[in-house]
Amino acid sequence: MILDKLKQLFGAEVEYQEIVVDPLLYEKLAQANHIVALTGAGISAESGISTFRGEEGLWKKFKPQELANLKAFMNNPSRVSDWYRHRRDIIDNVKPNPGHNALVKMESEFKHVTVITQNVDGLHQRAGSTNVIELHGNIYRNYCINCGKRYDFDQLPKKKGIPICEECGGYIRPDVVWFGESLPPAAFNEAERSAASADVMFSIGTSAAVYPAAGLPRTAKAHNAYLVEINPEHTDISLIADDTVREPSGVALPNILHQYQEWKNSSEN
Ligand code: BJW
Ligand code: ZN
Repeated sequence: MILDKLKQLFGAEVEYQEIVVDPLLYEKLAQANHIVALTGAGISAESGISTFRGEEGLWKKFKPQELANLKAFMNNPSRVSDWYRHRRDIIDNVKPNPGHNALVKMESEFKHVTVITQNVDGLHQRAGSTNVIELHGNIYRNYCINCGKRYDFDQLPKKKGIPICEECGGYIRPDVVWFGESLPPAAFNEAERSAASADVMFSIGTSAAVYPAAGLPRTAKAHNAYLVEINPEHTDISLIADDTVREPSGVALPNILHQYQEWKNSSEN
């Protein structure tokens, strides 16, 4: 019965499982004007996209210093371009999971929901979230490092190797933020404003190892937000969170939202 309702609300793959949370969360959610979700690679793991860190993470197979910075790209542009093309192919063939879908559903349950994501896969937008801040860019967008001309993914040649700008012959790179590069200022400023005005912040599927994104939960706490971490593993955020849920986000988020709805119905009756 509960499972049928969950499936109806969040999609066929959702699993019913009671999630143990401090009931204070329901009160905080009921009173909240602004709910913010900071997401990382873990929210897309159940869609089949590898995380960066951890046993199965991308950085076990590929060294970040050889791929995710401008120097690596300039040293070996074909290798870096092929790696991004390979990752885009994977992303093209997966779909959002119940964790993404639950964040979409929150938009109809609460007044103001902001998703701040470190992910470059665009899955929040594909799921239907309408207020998404991308801190580390998007793997589908590209630009020429020489003249800045922008290219969508489908404008790039399908063949392997470095794509070349049709205007000036420069290298075309993915519009993602590599180590040592600044985050898009408008996106980061908006993320800081959102964190500072959050009444409830969920930190979901991020190792919180990469700054400045990892500082946002601290900003939220400093402004009195109720902070909940959803991550099967311990992170630095666990130390400051008001509550931690050690479950995959695709299980935790739909069930927490469902439990909140039940709590609200029972407290209204
Ligand atoms: C699940 C799950 C499931 C699994 N459900 N959970 C302050 C202190 C120290 C260092 C710095 C600092 N400020 C800046 C720095 C330097 C640097 C940095 O932070 N380095 C640290 C590594 C030490 N930061 C930067 O360089 C940033 N730029 C910057 O600060 O600019 C100013 C500046 C300019 C010039 C000079 C100096 C400074 C830029 C950072 C860019 C990060 N880029 C990447 C690659 C993007 C492109 C691409 O995709 O290829 O972004 S790195 C990679 O890490 C990617 C991610 O967005 C980011 C964060 O990773 P995330 O999302 O947390 O994933 P994981 O894999 O780490 O964790 C997954 C989690 O999910 C795990 O905890 C699992 O347990 C969990 N999980 N399954 C829920 N089902
Ligand atoms: Zn160009």
